Amino acid sequence: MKTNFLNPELEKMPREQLLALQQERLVRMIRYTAANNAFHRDRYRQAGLDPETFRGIEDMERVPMMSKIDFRNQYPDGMCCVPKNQIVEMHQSSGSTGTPVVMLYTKNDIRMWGECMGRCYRMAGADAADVLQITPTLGLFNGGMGCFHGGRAADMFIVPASSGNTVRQIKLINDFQTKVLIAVVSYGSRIMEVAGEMNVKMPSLKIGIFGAEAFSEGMKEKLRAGLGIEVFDIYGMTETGGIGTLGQDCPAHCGTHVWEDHFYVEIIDPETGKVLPDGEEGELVVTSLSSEAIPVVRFRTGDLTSIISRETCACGRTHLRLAPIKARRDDMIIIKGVNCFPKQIEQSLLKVKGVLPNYQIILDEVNGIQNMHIKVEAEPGVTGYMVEKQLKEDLGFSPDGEVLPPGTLPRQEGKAKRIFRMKNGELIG
Ligand code: DLL
Repeated sequence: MKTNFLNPELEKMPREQLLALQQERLVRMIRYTAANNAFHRDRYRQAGLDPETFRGIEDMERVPMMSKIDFRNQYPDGMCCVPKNQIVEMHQSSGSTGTPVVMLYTKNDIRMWGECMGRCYRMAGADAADVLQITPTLGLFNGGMGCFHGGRAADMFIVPASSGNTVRQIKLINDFQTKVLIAVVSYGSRIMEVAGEMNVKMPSLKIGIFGAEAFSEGMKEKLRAGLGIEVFDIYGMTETGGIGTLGQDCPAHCGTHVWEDHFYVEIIDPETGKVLPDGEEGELVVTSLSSEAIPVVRFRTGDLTSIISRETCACGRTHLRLAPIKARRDDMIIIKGVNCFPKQIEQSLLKVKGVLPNYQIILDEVNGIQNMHIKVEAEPGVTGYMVEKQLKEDLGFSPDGEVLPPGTLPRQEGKAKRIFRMKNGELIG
């Protein structure tokens, strides 16, 4: 297994030391946020939490939780803990409900982000001077700039391609001998598709790092086989400071190593808010341990996962591992009394030989009854019946499946829109 380390001392830190570091940083973070920001101060007061008596991990359940709604209510800088002249960068995600979620960064925050991302590259086996092609947008979306800061931290040769112009992306890969390709999952699949249409090989590519969307095993396998690379699953979000802040899997591919010196994670029961034991699936809650501008304290991510292990990994890292993200809580679909998530649908569709990773899930509520219609691209020979049969076998119900020729569905350069909600035939979201 080839894995490299950007900061071996911290990545392989014995767990007792890592825990001691977390304790110290948690205590400091509660006091820091209370001292520097009214939003945090008020919510601690309302919950009866005295920051001066907070002792760390054993007191975490006394700390109130926060969510995306708080980010929206505090738009644009209500959660900031430092004076404006210390802010050096910002990013925002648009979300579906209007008000954006904003993240602000101090110099140290950018350094920390770069280090998290740089660790991810090295963990995937990248060396200094390897060519890194960045395809997430370099702009307001955190994806591109996070990749950039990480590339600098890991001393790589950066090709800042940004999103779009897939033919040019492929030319850049071959002209500059890109070894590490980083992309939103569906864009990785788009590059693979266009290279196939052009009948162009990309032999320099060795490492593909993908994320930002539900990422099924079937999709990982398609990318692995189609691009002839090792595939890594990278995780992060605007609210924790962006891509890579919450880690990635290592070449052992047994879960996402969370950078625990910078983030403390818990899994809660989404209904009761109680912390769940390791191994049980629930909602991920994150607390920043070293962010300065906008640290999160018990932030409910909305993402469903579980803690797989806190044992030292075969790669040598001691930082705990999360299961790949199953879904966002609010993406749960209920059809005929059966619950399912988009990733399960993707996994099921990709089992059908000849089905391509381009699909849409259309949910249409007609007179109070929810129906599901699936449009999927496939090679000739695949029928709607084959798709329906597989879905019935895996999900327990049978949405109607419509098979379309390759290239029919629209392609997106950012996150793919897969779910379309309709009411009595009209698009509502
Ligand atoms: O999507 C950051 C990112 C960019 C991660 C590029 C990886 C690659 P946001 O736009 O704020 O930030 O969206 C964050 O995307 O809460 C998850 O629901 C989802 N997500 C991110 N990574 C993964 C992943 C970026 N590896 C939201 N698997 C998160 C599944 C993911 N879902």
